Amino acid sequence: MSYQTARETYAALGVDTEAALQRLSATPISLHCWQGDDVGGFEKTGGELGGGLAVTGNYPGKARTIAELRADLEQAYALIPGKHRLNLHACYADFGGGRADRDALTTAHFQSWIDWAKSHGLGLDFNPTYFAHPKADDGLTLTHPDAGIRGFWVEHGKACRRIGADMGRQLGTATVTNVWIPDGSKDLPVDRKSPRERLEASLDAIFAEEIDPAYHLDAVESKLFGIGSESYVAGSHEFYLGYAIKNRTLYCLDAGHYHPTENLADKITSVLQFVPEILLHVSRGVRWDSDHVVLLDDPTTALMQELVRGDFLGRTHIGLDYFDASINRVGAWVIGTRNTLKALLMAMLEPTAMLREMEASGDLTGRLALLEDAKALPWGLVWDEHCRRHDVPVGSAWLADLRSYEAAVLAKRA
Ligand code: RNT
Ligand code: ZN
Repeated sequence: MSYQTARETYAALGVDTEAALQRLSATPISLHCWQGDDVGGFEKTGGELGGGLAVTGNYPGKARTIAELRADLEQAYALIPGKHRLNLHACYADFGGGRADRDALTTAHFQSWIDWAKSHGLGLDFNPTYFAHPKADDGLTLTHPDAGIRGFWVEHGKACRRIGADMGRQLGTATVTNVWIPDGSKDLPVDRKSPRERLEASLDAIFAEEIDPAYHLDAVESKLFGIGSESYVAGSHEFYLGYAIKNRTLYCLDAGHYHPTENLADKITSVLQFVPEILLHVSRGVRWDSDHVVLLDDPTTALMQELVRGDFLGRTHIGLDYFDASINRVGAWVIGTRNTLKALLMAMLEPTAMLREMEASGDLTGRLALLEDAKALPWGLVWDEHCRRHDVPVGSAWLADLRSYEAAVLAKRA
């Protein structure tokens, strides 16, 4: 069966595969830099990762320098169809021209990243780093009861927004800067209120400076629990959803940050009814917020269906967030990104108009039958065509390229 046959099969269901391919090509995914080196970064403070984050596995070949991380990213992008973005964390600063602590970071520390992104046609997204730092050793940052420490982290947030805005301005595409903090408590706190009041005040101070949304957008990311914050997380779902609605920021939904039987798909229409735009951290939790590589699984396909059915792609920024050190790290990027794109394509190829008609006319049997039969439609042929048109390996052929890169480059990083 060829792409042409698939095109005709879909056309008979009222689906235009050419339109889907164009739409897919126009949808960037923001690859997270931190998959490349186990959320290490290049500050080399010698501290623990902390923040309740845990990366497991010791597959050889981890990027040890900025140059190595960029080379690995270039290899990953070469195996992923389409033009995408890079999501950087502040702890990936380039200190070639001199070190600075987190509160004193400037665009100069990220200029080499901006230049590199420009030369590869990549947009950048950004994150302040509220972990892996001596001032975050007790797991508290923007909620810290000590005004000095809290102030330090507020300054970090302000610095990151200015850097994010410069990234967006220089690259001509808005940078989303996403705030996630680990703050919470291992055991039952008596005072759940004060940390949240301090968090709101800290965020207000960080966001006080107006920045043109053409260059820069703010997002806030909630979480249910973390290692060491099992009983209480200040930045909970309700907290940040309220904050985002009140302050018109983006709300970031991480697929691993809710109860294990909850998934993101049903949240999209509710959240987008009240906030202007969302940021996604597409991820896979296994029993907990384990940050496994994204699969082409039901939660991911359901999520993409919601984005496409609701016509929400223009208000959604899709990023990835996982860290697996037990497999080839470049392969982890490629597998997770390709799966995210496949799920998007499947959603774009859904015979939604027909399904909607059935639903509206009360033909729920027909709706269920078509939804199930649609799973067997030849979307894989359309995906292969997408890869072909973007000049990246078709099917599993990318694995041979990955293996050559591993032998030639990764294996030599002893
Ligand atoms: C942590 C959050 C956050 C981080 C990154 C590294 O639970 O998901 O997004 O994974 O900032
Ligand atoms: Zn996340």
